[in-house]
Amino acid sequence: MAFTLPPLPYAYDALEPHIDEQTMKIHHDKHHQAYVDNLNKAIAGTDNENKSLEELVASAGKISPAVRNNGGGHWNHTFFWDILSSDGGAPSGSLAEAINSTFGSFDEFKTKFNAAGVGRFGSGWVWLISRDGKLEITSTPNQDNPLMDVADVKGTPVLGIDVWEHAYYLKYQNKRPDYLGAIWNVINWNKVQENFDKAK
Ligand code: MN3
Repeated sequence: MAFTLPPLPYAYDALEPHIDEQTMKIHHDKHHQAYVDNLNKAIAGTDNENKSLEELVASAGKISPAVRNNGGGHWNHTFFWDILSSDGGAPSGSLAEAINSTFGSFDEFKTKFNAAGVGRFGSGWVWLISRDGKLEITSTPNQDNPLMDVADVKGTPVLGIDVWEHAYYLKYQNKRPDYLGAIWNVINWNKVQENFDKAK
């Protein structure tokens, strides 16, 4: 069973001006497509062909680097597109309560999250995860994620932001903090709440 690239759930220019149309086109159609294609190549003719993406990710430490990197890339980007939206806004309800009680306030949460994203050396991801029923901020290198057996901090992703340069370089150049500052305008909090509810 070959994996396929899901279409972007909104127009390429939906996140303008915070994330530009060209970045979204290249990121989705070229980068994410390449993870899907290279994952399919890496599993072709092996036992991994019959496994789900979730199974592959969970056993990242026992599979080849090509499957780990491209399987992680496919999982992470599929997750990422879904938690972005032109609507933006702020968390509410039980998620807002959990963020406030864990981090002090929404602003303090954003400050800590962005610091973790800026602090990730090289390429990777910054995450809000649910771990044993509690919220935590963590980051992973390359295309790893907190569902992987190899993750330093394991948990269920609630929110995840791509901090690879390909996610922001056209508009923000080397200024990763500016990209992370702007990303809060385009978070789909309904979807993040859904992820939070499912993780519990
Ligand atoms: Mn990416």
